[in-house]
Amino acid sequence: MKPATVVLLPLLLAAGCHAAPRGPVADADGLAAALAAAGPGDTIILQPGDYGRLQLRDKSWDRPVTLRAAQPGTARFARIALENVRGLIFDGTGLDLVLGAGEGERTRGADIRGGGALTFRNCAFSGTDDGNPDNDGFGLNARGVDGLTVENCTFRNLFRGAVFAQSRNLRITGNQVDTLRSDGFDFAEVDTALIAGNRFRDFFFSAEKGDHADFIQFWTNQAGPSANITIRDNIMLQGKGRYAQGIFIRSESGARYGKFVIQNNLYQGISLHGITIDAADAPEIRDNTILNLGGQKQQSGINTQRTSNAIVERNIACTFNSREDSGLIQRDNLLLACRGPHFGARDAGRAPGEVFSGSIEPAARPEAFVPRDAQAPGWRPR
Ligand SMILES: [Ca+2]
Repeated sequence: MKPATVVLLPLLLAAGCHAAPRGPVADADGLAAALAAAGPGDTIILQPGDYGRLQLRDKSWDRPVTLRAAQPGTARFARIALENVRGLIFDGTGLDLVLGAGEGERTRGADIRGGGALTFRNCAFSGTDDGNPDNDGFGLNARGVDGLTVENCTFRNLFRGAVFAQSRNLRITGNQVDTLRSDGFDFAEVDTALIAGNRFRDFFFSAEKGDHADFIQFWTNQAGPSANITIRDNIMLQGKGRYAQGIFIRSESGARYGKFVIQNNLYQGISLHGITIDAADAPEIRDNTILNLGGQKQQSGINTQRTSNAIVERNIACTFNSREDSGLIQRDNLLLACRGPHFGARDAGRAPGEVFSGSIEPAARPEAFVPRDAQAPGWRPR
């Protein structure tokens, strides 16, 4: 294809192609002007600075326009509101959500309604970094979006990381999610999503406010079910945090979930719900490692409920529970002995020290959870 590229490039340049970076811009007014003038495929460079509240509606670019921070993390927004916007990439920008008077925990930092072909890459979503995740809101809220990528971003000091509802074609990959009060990533009525390679740790739920923290949650409460979902290669560690469930997929309405593949995820925490999936047809749950912190009564495990034709294979967990499933296949799983302080006293399963290559203390590095035996089931770093 090379000769064609050589021939085409001068033609594109001569035609005034918008491939070259515009700007740079240095403030909200400059950005507004650059966006108004932006053509398909343009890149707008943002100098370090405070860009306030970005509000866009009914904008569409055939090839995405990129807003790129000149230096990652130094171009900051106070809010981002996109309504029916198509074809926009945020690269290296920050979002600092500071709640104003009268604004509650459900305030959205980035609020996206409708539209699609949107990307947040290398972005930072943050509330106030005052050691208190109890005065923060949502990092990102997306509803009715077709085509949204969130990759290599951080979500920190927030009530919730992100909520995706009534949306399709999502890629949520390689993000770091920590120091949150409640859920990491929530999904409701989502079709076709890849949730992969994200790292979650150190969640601090508020028992007084009735939080049920989850690293990854799906629900059908006031929403339809989800389908065609792949959740893989995620690392979910309680770490210094208080409590968080792992991957929690529940159907409150009873509506049945479509295809789920839950593969090669790692969870360590005090919840029973390492992976819990309810009312799903033919889910595949394999190569995951789910274990306790130790010193607790509850066993962290893989729980299937009301599923049909589920396959649960090659996982390591402290417990495998089945309730009202039909056609469940459980095979080649490794039961871990997790009962008692430091997993000392066991009544079933294999001792963690025999299975894992490193220490499994709560502050352990994920690599500690690689099995000694290369042929063993369970999670591997990706
Ligand atoms: Ca805070």
